Amino acid sequence: MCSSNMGEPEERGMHTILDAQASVASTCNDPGTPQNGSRYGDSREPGDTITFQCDPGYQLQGQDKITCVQLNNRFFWQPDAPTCIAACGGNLSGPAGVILSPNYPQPYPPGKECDWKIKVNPDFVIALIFKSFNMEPSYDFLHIYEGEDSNSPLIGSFQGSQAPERIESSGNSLFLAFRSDASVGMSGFAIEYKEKPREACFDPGNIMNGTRIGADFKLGSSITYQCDSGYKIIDPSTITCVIGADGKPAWNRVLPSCNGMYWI
Ligand SMILES: [Ca+2]
Repeated sequence: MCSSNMGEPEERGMHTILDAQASVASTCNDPGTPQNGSRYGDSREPGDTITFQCDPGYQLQGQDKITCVQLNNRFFWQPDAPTCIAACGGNLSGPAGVILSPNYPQPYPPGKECDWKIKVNPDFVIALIFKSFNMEPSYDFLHIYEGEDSNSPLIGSFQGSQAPERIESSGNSLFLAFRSDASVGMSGFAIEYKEKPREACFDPGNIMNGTRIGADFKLGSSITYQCDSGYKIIDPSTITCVIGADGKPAWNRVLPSCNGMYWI
C-alpha cells in the first residue's frame, strides 16, 4: 500500500508542489492490519506508535509495537509491522485458549509434527470444544492424550472430518499431537479449550488383598471394596465422592483395609 497523493504537479505552481511533497513525506505509510490480528492506533507522525494483537490461537511474529521514525527526509516504521501465524505446537496454561493447525485456516503443510501441551490449575479439568475439523482421511491425524506427553493414555486419534464435538479430561493436562504425511494438506482444525472445575474425585486406587467394585469417580458416586478370601475388612467398605470441607470433590472417608483372619 504505497500511494502518493501529490496530484498532478505540472498543473500546479511551485509552492503547491512543495507543500504537497511536504505533506506526503511527513508521515509514515499506513502499515495495514495483519491477517488474523488487529491494530491499535492510527497516528503516523514521527514518534507515534502503533500496537498489534493477534486473534486467539495466532502467535505474533515480530514486535507488537512499532514506531514511526524520521531519518532525514525518509519516514518509516521501526521495526516492520508484525504478522500473526498459526504456529506448529506450543505450551498453553491459561484458563482458556484456542489451538489451530499450522497455517489455519489455510491448508496445513505436509510432513509436520506439531505438539501442544495444555496444563491448567490442579483443581480443574480441561474441556476441548471442536469448532472445525478437516484432515486428510487415513493419512493425517490428531492424537489426543490424557496427560502431559505421548506416553500418557490415548484418548483418541482423529482424522477426516470425524472429531467429537467435545472432549473432557479427567486430570489437569492434555497433550495433542498433530501429524501430517508427505502430501495433501487440508484446512485442519480450530479447537477451543476451557478449564472447568473438577466434578469428580481422584482415582482412590486399590487396597491390599482386596478388589474394588465400581469405576465411577463423579460426585455422588460410590466405590465398594471387598477383601480376598481369608481377609476381613476393617472400616466401612463403601466410600462416596462428596464435596469436601474445602469445596472440592473428595472421598467421604478413608479407604478400608483388609486384615488377615490369622491375626484376629
Ligand atoms: Ca496429508
